[in-house]
Amino acid sequence: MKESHQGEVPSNVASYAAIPPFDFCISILGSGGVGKTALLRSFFDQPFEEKHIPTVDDYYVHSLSMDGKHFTLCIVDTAGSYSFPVMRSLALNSSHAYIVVYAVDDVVSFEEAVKTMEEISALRGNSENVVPVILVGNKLDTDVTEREVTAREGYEAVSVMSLLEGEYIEASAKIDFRVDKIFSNMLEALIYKGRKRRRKKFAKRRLRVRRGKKQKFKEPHRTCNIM
Ligand SMILES: Nc1nc2c(ncn2[C@@H]2O[C@H](COP(=O)(O)OP(=O)(O)OP(=O)(O)O)[C@@H](O)[C@H]2O)c(=O)[nH]1
Ligand SMILES: [Mg+2]
Repeated sequence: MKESHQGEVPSNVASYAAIPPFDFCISILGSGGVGKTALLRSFFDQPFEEKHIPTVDDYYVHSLSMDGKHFTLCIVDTAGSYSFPVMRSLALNSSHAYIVVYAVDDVVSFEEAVKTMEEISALRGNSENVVPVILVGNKLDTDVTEREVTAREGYEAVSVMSLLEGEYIEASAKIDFRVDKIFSNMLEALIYKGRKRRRKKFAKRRLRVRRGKKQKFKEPHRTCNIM
């Protein structure tokens, strides 16, 4: 189910950190012009905007159901330029999860996205409480000859972030390709936080045991951390 209300809550600096009724707050970060707003517009079935209108700071309130439960999200669309450092810092410090966007035809935006993930990891990551982050390679519709970042580089950038529960998705806001997947996977990561990571760890340990290394292992408790 999709419902969005843009701008219902006053968008002053303190607002989204202080608004209590959200189950989760997600920030969208990335360089200017990579398509953060376009992804959100596409998700909310709004028409694609060819013109780049730089965002100052925006937010969406969104209701979503998963596994029969109803959740309210606050999605913060940040400014790509660094002209609003206070808002960026607030978004970095007050969100439960992050969508970090770059454009596949712009290697500089990729480098910026990697730096942002490192920043999130340093600020919010710890081994007990992993932070969900989805790295999005946007503008997948652009001609393959214009591509400056490979899919492999995208996957690798996420896989080295050990304190983040990271995922890599290539998408296109322009042709509405995999946009829903970004948001549904994000919600899943938030609801079942840590579970995937524990499963991965468990699978790795099982692999090691199969390879003949002596290792004690037992199946982790299956808990559901609904916040
Ligand atoms: N080809 C292509 N162009 C895109 C896509 N997404 C966005 N754009 C274009 O990229 C430009 C910037 O899009 P925005 O969504 O405004 O980018 P942004 O990241 O929100 O930019 P800031 O708000 O300045 O940080 C616009 O001209 C869009 O039309 C996409 O998937 N494919
Ligand atoms: Mg924008």
